[in-house]
Parts: sequence; C-alpha cells; structure tokens
Amino acid sequence: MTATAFKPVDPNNLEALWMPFTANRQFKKKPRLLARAKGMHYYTPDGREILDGTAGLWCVNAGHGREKIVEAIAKQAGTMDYAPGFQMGHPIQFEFASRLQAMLPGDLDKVFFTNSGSESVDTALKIALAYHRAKGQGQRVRFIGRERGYHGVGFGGISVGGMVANRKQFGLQLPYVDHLPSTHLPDKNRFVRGQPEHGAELADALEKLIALHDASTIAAVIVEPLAGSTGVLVPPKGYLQRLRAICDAHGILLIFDEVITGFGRLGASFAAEKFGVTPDLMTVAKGITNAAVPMGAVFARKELYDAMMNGPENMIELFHGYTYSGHPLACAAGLATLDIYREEGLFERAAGLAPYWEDAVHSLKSRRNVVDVRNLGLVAGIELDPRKGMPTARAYDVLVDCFDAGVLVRTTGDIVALSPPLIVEKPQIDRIVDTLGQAIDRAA
Ligand code: PXG
Ligand code: PLP
Repeated sequence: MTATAFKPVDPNNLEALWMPFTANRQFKKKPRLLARAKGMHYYTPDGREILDGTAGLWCVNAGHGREKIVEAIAKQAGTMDYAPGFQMGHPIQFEFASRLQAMLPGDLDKVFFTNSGSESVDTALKIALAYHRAKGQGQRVRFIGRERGYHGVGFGGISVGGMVANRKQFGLQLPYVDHLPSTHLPDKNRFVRGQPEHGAELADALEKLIALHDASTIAAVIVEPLAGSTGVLVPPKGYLQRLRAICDAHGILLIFDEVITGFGRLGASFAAEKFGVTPDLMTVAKGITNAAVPMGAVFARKELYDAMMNGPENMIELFHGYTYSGHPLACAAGLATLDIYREEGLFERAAGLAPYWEDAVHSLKSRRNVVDVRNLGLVAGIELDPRKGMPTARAYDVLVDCFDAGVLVRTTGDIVALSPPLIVEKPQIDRIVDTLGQAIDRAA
C-alpha cells in the first residue's frame, strides 16, 4: 500500500467522474447538483427546493425518502448484507419473487432477478434463445425490435433498440436483428389525448419481416408497450393486440419492456394489464424498488421455465445470472415498495389523476413552438419545434430554465418528458405545467 493511496481529495472537484449520458464539459462548467430528496422534492446543496416532475429518471414512483423503505433497507443491511445467489438462496428473495408473482398479469409466473433494465433486457433475450433451443428450435436466433425503441445500453439492448445515437458510436452489434417501424404517425395523430386511433396497421410490418426472414429463424419480438425514452410514443389502439396475434400465429415470443411502464406509471400494475395483452416475457426495473436500491427483473410464462427443467436434475438449467441477482437490500426495498404501492393505492391514484394530468399537459398545446402533446397515465411528452440547425438546443434551454425555476423535467431530443411520482398533488401538476409553459415561451 503506498502512502498516496488514500491521499485527501477536494470533494467538490467534478473532474474524476465520467458522467453517464451527459454533456460532461458543458455540465462541469455549470453543474446542476441534487443533494437531498423528500416526497415530491429534491433539494440542491444550497437548499433550493426542486419539484420532481420526472420521478428521478422515471423510477421513484412512490416519492422520495419513504420511511418504510429506508427502514427496511437499514434492517436488512444489519441482518445480512449479502449472500451468494448461485447454488445458495436467502429467504427474502423467495418472498419478494412470490409477492411479485402474485401481481403479475395473465399467465406470467416466474421471476428472474437482475440489477437494472439493461440487464433485464439481456436476460430476456437470452431466455428467449435458450427456450427455443430447449424446444429443439435452436435456429430461432433472430430478434425483432422497433425503430425508436429503447432497451438499455447492453449490446443486446442497443442491437434491438432503435435510438440511432445509442448505436452509431459503437459499430458492432448483435447479428440477426431487424426492426419494426415506430408507431409515431405525427401527421395523423397530432395532439391526441391518450391512445391514438391510427396506426394499428403498423403491426402488420411484422408479417412482412416474417415473410422476409421466415418465422423459423425468429426468436422474439421486443417492444416497449409505450415508448418512454424516445419521447413518449403511445401505442395506437389495437396495435399491441395485433403484434400478439401475429407472434402467436408463428411461434414467436413477445417481450414487453416495461422498465418505465411497470409499477403504476400508466395507472395499472403493468402496461400489459392496462392494454389487456400478456407478453411471454416482461422486463422491469426502476419502480420495482422505488429506485432506492438498483434492481431489475424478468417475468416469464411458466411454459418457458418448464421447457428448461427437463435435463438431469443435478445440472444448472440456465447458465446466466449476476453476482447481485436478488440482492438482499434490493429485495427488502422492493417488499417495502410493494407495501406502499398497495397501502396507498398508488396505481389507482395514478389512474384517478390521469384525466387531470391530461387536461393540464394539453393546455400547453397553444404555446409557440409546441408541435405535439402526447399522454397516457402519468406520462406526457411535449414536442418542441427544433431550432433551425440546432437540434435539442431549445429543449435543453427549457430544462435549464425549469431547473432554475425549481422544477425538474427531462428532455430527449426536442421533446420534454414528464413522469412525476404517483403521489403528485393537483397543485403540483399545475406548478409543473405552468413552469414548463413559461420556460417554453422564453426559449424562443
Ligand atoms: N428498457 C427501457 C424501456 C427503459 O426505459 C431501460 C430498458 C434500461 O434500464 P437501465 O436501468 O439499465 O437504465 C430503460 C431505461 C430517460 C431515461 O430519460 C430512460 C431510461 C434510463 C435513463 C433515462 O428517458 N430508461
Ligand atoms: N467480471 C469478472 C472478472 C467477474 O468475476 C464477474 C463476476 O464474478 C463479472 C465480471 C460479472 O459481474 P456481475 O456478476 O456483478 O455482473
């Protein structure tokens, strides 16, 4: 050990950290720091209150600093910090899996734990491949994603994903991937409240891809039921039903990526429940622990699990898992989170507030440079006209202006995305929308 290994550092120096999905140089010149959080609010290091219009990054669905979750994590940390999850188990992960199982829609039945949405996506893609192989259909190795899809940042996720910026920097991707067109039809569906009428026919593009590649080569289709990260694209009426029917007709698995839509965001436990369409695999993360400890999960139909349980009993069935799969602190946080969701009826609360939310966000329609407003549940996307030759600049100015005025919003491209914690009160909705409207006016 050298004497310099633990030399003192300046805690306020920002240079050591390489920040994720951030314009590092711009940020470090004028940082925006959040130091504390409670309920609907963040607080800056100098104590300024910021109303959280985004539930962090779409994840703090029950609001910040919930005592019950804090206590559960602290208690578990004192009882058992960590236990191996490979060939060993610990009680709380089985309990949490059972609690999740009890709330799953349709015949989803098995729970595999990960630590993030990206890991959940990789896991689901691998389960799909392993399932087909177990059924003697190992030639089904192709995945179908969708343009403007976001499935995290693993190689699997960026391959099936459809966000150009997240792919082009890296060149290499999974082979055998194709994409459906996005469901965004701005000419037909502008300023639509809730689900658009037009666009179910876009699911028929899957038939064309099946004709091109042959169904026997396709393992799974993966889509976000409602695309969040790419600017809140609400599924057209009937679209998901049609995808489900086409997959069924061709033995193709359907994966719903519910990392954002899971745990109440749309006013139901899951989007699958809201839309009445059950996938074969579902990926979740974020709201599963109210973001208090990182965690993700994959939910699978029993048939997928059973198909892999037929080798010798002493053999590992799925050669996949993470050191921290089912981490005790995450499970403790998750159990307390589910208690809060149930006791406070937060999913129903989100559904009840959705009409007020819809009216509020659509009041921005008449503002200059607002070219579309989209919403469902407690989600909204407000699309701005980009400045000539300067894409994203207008939305970024809006974000900074809102932050200076005490409201946290999120932007993707020139779209402002809103997704407040499900505990939001009506006056807070008004404040978010008023502040945003004024910022949009100023960002001429
Ligand atoms: N799938 C979906 C549908 C997501 O929204 C991921 C996978 C990846 O999850 P992790 O936990 O690996 O980040 C996500 C994550 C934003 C934003 O502002 C969205 C996400 C993450 C960060 C920011 O839109 N979604
Ligand atoms: N890299 C090395 C060298 C490892 O030993 C491990 C796990 O043991 C990993 C990566 C994977 O880490 P995790 O299980 O946290 O995803």
